Amino acid sequence: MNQPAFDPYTIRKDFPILSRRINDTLLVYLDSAATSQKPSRVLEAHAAFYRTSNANVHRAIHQLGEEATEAYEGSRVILASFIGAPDPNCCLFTRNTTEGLNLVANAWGRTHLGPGDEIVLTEMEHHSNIVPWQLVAREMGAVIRYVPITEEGRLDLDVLADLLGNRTRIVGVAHASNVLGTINPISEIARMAHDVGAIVVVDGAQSVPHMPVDVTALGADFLAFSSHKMCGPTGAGVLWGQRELLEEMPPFMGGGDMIDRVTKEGTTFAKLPYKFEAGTPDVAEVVAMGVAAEYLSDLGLDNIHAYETELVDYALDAIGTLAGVKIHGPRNGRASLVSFSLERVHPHDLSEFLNQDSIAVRAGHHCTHILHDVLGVPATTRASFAFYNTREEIDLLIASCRKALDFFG
Ligand code: C6P
Repeated sequence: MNQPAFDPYTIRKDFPILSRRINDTLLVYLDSAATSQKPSRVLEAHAAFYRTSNANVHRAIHQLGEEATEAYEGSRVILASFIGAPDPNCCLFTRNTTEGLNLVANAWGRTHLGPGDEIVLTEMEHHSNIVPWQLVAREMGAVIRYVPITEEGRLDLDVLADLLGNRTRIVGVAHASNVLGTINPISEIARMAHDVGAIVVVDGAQSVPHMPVDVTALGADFLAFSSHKMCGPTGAGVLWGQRELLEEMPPFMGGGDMIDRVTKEGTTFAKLPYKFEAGTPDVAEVVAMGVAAEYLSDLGLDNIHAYETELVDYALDAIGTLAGVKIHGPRNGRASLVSFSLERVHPHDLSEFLNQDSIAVRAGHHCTHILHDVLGVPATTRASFAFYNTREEIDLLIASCRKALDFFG
């Protein structure tokens, strides 16, 4: 018999935490959209950096300094290739998606927005692609418009077409929603935005870890994502941007390593990417993020996406059998997560109940107040999957949900 192309049971052995028992029961981790678990290869790379090569980057010419710089810059090359970016110097290291989006809002927004200019966001954005824009809009007198979602949980592109006009300067959109799971048609949106002369910033937090993402094919101007959602450590992320835009943007933060020359009169800035990387970066985290990207590439993002799509289909069918359930988001073309509401059980009660069975899901608004207002619920329960999850774990989730339904009657 042929070996299956993608075997989650073998892959699980790469993740030490997945053999953890809680309440004497094997952990069922269904919260990878919040943060993914880390394979040994990443954990070891992180520790090895501190054990053998720890030094600051771009500063010292001693052996360790050179090794640290080489590993840090090597990671930039890996990450650029991971997202199909032709120029590694257009990949800026940040702390996370949030910092990347704040960088664009501040460095680009403060120099390109004026009174009456329009920023188009969507009702399904995470707060990190809303709040930075609200802060900048208030200061610059710009106006924010929101693309509504359809009944099915997709962006209403007809309304987007109506919203776009000669005052639109930027469109901010999630590639994949962290609540609805919807995968948005970025290249189409980018074409529409470019037609009116606007630029496009994409929140890739929930897409980059789960499917092949190629910035050239996307056709957007900025893409932000986080290491910790893609099997890497916390404290690292990437903002990719078009060179012309990054070149003309002022720095976001000032400090060491981002300067060319500092005098009493003022400062000239370093070239890309250093202009945007003030201060000592999270070197070990960046290095380990590169290893995480290699790990995912070795598994194959196509394989990951295909397997997770199968898993989410299975989960949608299974969750759909629960009494009084409402699943939020479209049936097809979605990322590997399912948010749902049970008529008779509050999401927080449900997640506490599941926790007793050692099942980790997330309950709450998932940093999407606007979306939850639109859905008409204050909170939802979300099970989110990665390639290390299995159908058996979904069966355990369903069995525990049924017990909760009996318990809360
Ligand atoms: N969503 C979730 O449980 P950071 O925290 O900067 O790494 O990622 C922010 C972020 C941005 N966009 C989307 C679509 C996201 O899902 C997240 C993080 C987590 O859904 C924590 S709220």
